[in-house]
This record gives sequence, C-alpha cells and structure tokens, in this order.
Amino acid sequence: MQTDRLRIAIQKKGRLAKECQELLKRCGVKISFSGERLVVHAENMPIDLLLVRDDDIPGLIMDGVVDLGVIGENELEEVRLERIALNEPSEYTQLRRLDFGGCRLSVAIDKDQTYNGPEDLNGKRIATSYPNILKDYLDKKGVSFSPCMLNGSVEVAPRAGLADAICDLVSTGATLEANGLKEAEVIFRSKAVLIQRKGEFDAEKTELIERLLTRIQGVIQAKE
Ligand code: PRT
Ligand code: ZN
Repeated sequence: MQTDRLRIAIQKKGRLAKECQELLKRCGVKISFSGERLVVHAENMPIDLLLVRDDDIPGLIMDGVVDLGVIGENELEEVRLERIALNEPSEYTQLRRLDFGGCRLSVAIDKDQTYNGPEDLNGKRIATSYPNILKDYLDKKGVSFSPCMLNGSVEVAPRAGLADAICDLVSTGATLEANGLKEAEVIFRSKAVLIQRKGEFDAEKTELIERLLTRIQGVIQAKE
C-alpha cells in the first residue's frame, strides 16, 4: 500500500535516533517529535516518518513497505544474509553512507588468551547477536564455530561460562575492557546508511529523494 507521501523509516530510540532526526531537520524537513507516535508527518514536505526499532528497518525496505530508511550497516547486512538464507526478498539500494553510527563488529576473547588468527576460533562457541555476518566471515576463512545467540549481554557470556568468545559491536572498547576481554579480529566496519526500496517511484517522489540527497550532501560537507 503506497501513498503519495515519501515514507522514511528511522530508529525511534537509540544510538541512531538523535542524529537521524538532526539530519532531517538540517535538511529542512519540519517535524515535531513528541509522544509515542509510530508515524510523524512532516509539516512542510510530503514526507511521513516511521519511528521503529532499528531491527525492523531492513525488512521494511526489502519488503517495499517504506521508501527510504536509515540503518546501521551491521544490522542491514545481518538481515540481508538472514533473508538470503530464508529465500526472502533481500534487495535494496544504498543511496548514501552517513557520517554517524560508526562502529565495528569484532570477535573478542579473554584478555589473557593469545590469538594467532581466525584458525584459533575453530570449534569454539561464540556468543553473538550477528550469527549470519559471523558465519559468512568465518566460512570464508575456513573456520567452523558453534553459535550462541544472544540479543543482549553478549559481553558477559564468556565469564558466565556460556561461550569461549564473543562477536559484538565495539566503538571505544570500554565495554570489552570492563569485561576482561580484548579485541581479536575486526570482521565488519559499520556506519549508518540511507537506503531505498527497489521498484518504481513516481516523478514527484524521485524529485523529492534527489532534493533530500543534495541537502544531505550539503549538511555533511558543511561539517567536514
Ligand atoms: O531499540 P532498538 O532495537 O531500535 O535499538 P538497539 O538497542 O538494537 O540498537 P542501538 O540503539 O544500541 O544501536 C543502533 C546502532 O548504532 C547499531 O546497530 C550500530 O550500527 C550503531 N552503534 C554504534 C552501536 C555502537 N556504536 C555501540 N557501541 N551499537 C551498539 N554499541 C554497543 C555495543 O553493542 C556494546 O554493548 O555499545 C557497547 C560498546 O561500546 P564501547 O564504546 O564500550 O566499545
Ligand atoms: Zn535493535
């Protein structure tokens, strides 16, 4: 069910939410974010914002439910690989890499353990919220592992005796350090990206997307 208004999915709350809202405001999109609304209408442009969990954004784009979305590449790639495995639609177009949300997905091990390379992970149990990216990476290195799927508290899994290692997002490294872990291998580098659904767009939407992209370019350049 498409509408005349451009639908953009962004994270409701969390690490990408503020910067997404800020970016849209700087692009001249007038929005008042208040309350617990799922859909917010821009006041001065035919744009509706959908405020959702970040986990839902890749699927909303790949199923063609929304036109644009802002999402961390880590989440996007995890969902893409999962959908490929399930034979579900997994296509999207990347319009632009953004200048926030930077982090890396890394394998971390006990800080006192030695690490010589991915082969050291052979046969190990690795706790992660990103089993598909991890498997894709280790398959290519010829390494097999047992996953331990956790959607939170991944960093405590080794201490709790649930896993030998973890694969989690890192930005400063403080969380790893606080849990007696060290980064062994970076497997994916991520930033927030603006993505678009596949399929046709009418002339008005196409023009609006181009205008937004030009403005985003300007906003990002002004900060550099
Ligand atoms: O509620 P919702 O599902 O929408 O949000 P969420 O809790 O799933 O995600 P959120 O808001 O935590 O993160 C959204 C996105 O921000 C991620 O998918 C990444 O693309 C990006 N991002 C950037 C990060 C980090 N940096 C980050 N440091 N996401 C998570 N972390 C966590 C990490 O998992 C670890 O627990 O922060 C901790 C590590 O930080 P350091 O600085 O101690 O290394
Ligand atoms: Zn999430």
